[in-house]
Parts: sequence; structure tokens; C-alpha cells
Amino acid sequence: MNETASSTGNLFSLQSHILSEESRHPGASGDFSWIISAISLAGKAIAHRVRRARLENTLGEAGATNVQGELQQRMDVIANEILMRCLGSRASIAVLASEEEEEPTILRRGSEGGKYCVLFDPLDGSSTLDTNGAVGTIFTILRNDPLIESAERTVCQPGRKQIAAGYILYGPSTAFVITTGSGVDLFELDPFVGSFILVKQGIRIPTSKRVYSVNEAYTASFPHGYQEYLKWAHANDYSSRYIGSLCADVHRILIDGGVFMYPPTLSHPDGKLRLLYEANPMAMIVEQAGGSSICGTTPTLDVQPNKLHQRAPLILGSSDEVKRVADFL
Ligand code: AHM
Ligand code: MG
Repeated sequence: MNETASSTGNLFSLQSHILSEESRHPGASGDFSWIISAISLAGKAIAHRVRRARLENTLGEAGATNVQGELQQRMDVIANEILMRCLGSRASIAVLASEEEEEPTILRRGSEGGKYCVLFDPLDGSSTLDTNGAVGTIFTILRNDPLIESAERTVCQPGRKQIAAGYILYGPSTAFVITTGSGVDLFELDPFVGSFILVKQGIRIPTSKRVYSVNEAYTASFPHGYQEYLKWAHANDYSSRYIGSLCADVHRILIDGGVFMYPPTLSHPDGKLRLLYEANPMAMIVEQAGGSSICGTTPTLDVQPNKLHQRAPLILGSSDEVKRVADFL
């Protein structure tokens, strides 16, 4: 199917792509395709609501804080509900865990057919929505360990164990980026057809073009090595690009190369981004596209999580540039 889709210009939807991938695994039950189809449905519904948010007056704060102590946006709550409704009915899902909810939701135990855990950040970068910024949904799929009773323990798996990860970027177009462990593919929503259509297969991150992406306003509180890297970059004609919305920043790096960093800061000594549903899915995508990702000095995908909402410092992007940052650390 790969050659057919890319070389003939035939239309290939996300759904047919996943079915075709699954058919390569003898004995595959189709459960996995059902989950991706639920995520894709949620992505279309969220894209629609994001696009109409100003018209429907659903921008601004919801008036509550989430478990991270962050102010929830009204659109965070809406996106979370949409994902919960789309995924809640899928028979093979054991556990759903969201950035917006303190505890994971157990849908069914292993003995009841719960094979997978789905973790997500429903609307990452939502604080940029008021100014019409690009936002995204980040997701990852893990196997449920049927012997583990605690939902939090079963989702605390190192990123290496992810069986699929992706994000949906709600920008000028709606992009669906996914990896199931054999490369990274990009789909774009055709709103008239109502499907995500394959536009790029086997994305490879280019080598660095002297671009870094970091919230430089916090430089004074970064650990020394990050400060030294930035000084070096300033002296070597680097350019800076930072949107403040992880999906948009990672998408740019996936297509154009460079390095993204969210280091530890005074206010976030472990970094701001969450390991399980932000750092790990992005690290898997970047590695599958030939780039690399580290948490401080450890490969992000090798970090053993201890709790659902654990934070982690994150560096990812073109392998040569990530290595350069690591050398400074
Ligand atoms: P959120 O999940 O509450 O939206 O926060 C995560 C976002 C990321 O999208 C982005 O990389 C980061 O926060 C930006 O943080 P800062 O404004 O501190 O630069
Ligand atoms: Mg987030």
C-alpha cells in the first residue's frame, strides 16, 4: 500500500492506511483501528469547535484549575469531553487518561477485554487560542497490563513501550501525524470529504538548519548548560522560532529541522511538559522520523515514569542539534 499511495497520487484515508498497516500483522483483531478511528472522529469534532470557538463564544477560561494547578480554558473542557465520548465506547480500551483529569478512567479490566490504554492532552497550547494560535491534541497508546490492578501503575510505562503516538494540529489546516512504530505519516483533513487524507509518508527530520525553539525569556533560570548552548548559538548565527504551543513547535521541527527545548526553570524545576502524554508521544514521533529526544541527558523514551502527571525537561529535534545541546549539558 505504501508505494501505491505515494507513487500514484491515489487518495488514501487515515482509516484505510491503518487497516492496511494492521493487515500486515497476522491475527490482528482490528481493535487498534477502532481506536484510531475514534481519535480521528474526535479530531474532526475538535477541529470544528476550535474553528468556531470565537463565533460560539467558547474562548477564555473555564473558571476551574486542573490537577496541574493550571487554569483550564473552556475549549480544554470541550476537547476533553469530545475525546472521552469518542473513546469511551471502544470495546478494547482499558484505561483513558487525560491531562485535564486527576485520575485515569478505568473502562474495563484486562479480564473484560481491556487491551489498550489511551493517554492524551486534549488541547495542548490552549492559552494561545484567544489570539487565534495553532493548538493540538496529543495522544499515545499503550498496552494494558492485565495483571496490574491500578490504572496509574499500568499507564506508567516508559515511552519505548508506546505502540502508537501522534498529534492533531489545528492550524490553518488540520494535520494528523501518527507513528505506529514504522515511520511517521502525515494526513491532512479535507473538510469537504470529511476524511484525513495521506499527504506525506515516512517523514524524515532534516539535519539542523541553525534554528532553536525555546522560551528564551526564562534563560536566567535555565541550568548552566542550556545557557551556554544559547550563548554559543547566538555567536553562531542561529535563528529562533517559538510559538508556545507544543504541537505547532514540534510540527515545524518535524518538517524543517532544528531543536526544541523546555528546560527546567525556577517555577518548573522538572520542566513544564508532562512526560506521559506530551514528551513521550513527541519523542516517539521524532525518533521514528530519524531525530532524537532527551530528558536532560537520558533518552526521553527510556525514562521510567512514577506518576501519571509527571513532568520532564524535554529536548527534541534533528539528531545533530540535539547532540550539540547534550554536549553542552
Ligand atoms: P498546556 O498543556 O497547559 O497547554 O501547556 C503546555 C504548553 C505547550 O504547548 C508549550 O510548549 C508550553 O506550554 C509553553 O509554555 P510557556 O508559555 O511557558 O513557554
Ligand atoms: Mg499540554
